[in-house]
Amino acid sequence: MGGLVVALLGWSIVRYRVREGRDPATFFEHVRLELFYTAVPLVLVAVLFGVTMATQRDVGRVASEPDVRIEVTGFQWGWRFRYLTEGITIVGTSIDRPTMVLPVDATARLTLHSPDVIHAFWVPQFLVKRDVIPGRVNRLDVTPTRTGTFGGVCAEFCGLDHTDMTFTVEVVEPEQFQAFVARQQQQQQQQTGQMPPGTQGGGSDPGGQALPAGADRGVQATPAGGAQTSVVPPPRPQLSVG
Ligand SMILES: [Cu+2]
Repeated sequence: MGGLVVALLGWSIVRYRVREGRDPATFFEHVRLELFYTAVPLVLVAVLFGVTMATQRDVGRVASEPDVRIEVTGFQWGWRFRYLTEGITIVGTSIDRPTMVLPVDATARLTLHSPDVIHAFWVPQFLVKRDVIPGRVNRLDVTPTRTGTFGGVCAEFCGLDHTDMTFTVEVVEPEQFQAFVARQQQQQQQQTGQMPPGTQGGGSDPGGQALPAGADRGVQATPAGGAQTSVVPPPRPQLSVG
């Protein structure tokens, strides 16, 4: 492209150079040409704008009744996944990475919270990245369509251990998801001696509460049924620009 421009430049410099006995062209204005090079970029921008708006609306659309509601908290440096209806919490840090388990073909509503600085929730296979901003709750619906293990990262530089702020997403069959929930409910009841499952963390939880003490001890989720064999290493974290 650069070569073409330089070639055209050279051609017009040589072709229209000053020569003896020839007056320069005296016309000014070329209405049709000006209309043309005004209209073409306008149309291009308008079309791109329309396509972008339509796509963004699709990507950002949230379901009226998601199947799973998870409050995602990104903090320095780790993630907490609170399953609001199921009343279970998975916490992991840069040392003990957490795993989010999702049922396949179900819509999960993720609400994104940060108690400290800006992070970004990114699972490349979800094809969407969303900032996690203190004082603001971003929402994201994901509907995984195939089972598997996927790596996730914090995609916004957030301090010392940013690069280790990774997590895993396990997409499993619905029965495996139920087994995972039951196991976690049992474990977490034993650990904390709390109320029975179902009576804590209702769907109307406002979220944004402080991290529990000892959050860095965490609870590591494991996939149900041990059916997951492929483990995809989380991709290297990347910084988002701007
Ligand atoms: Cu971060």
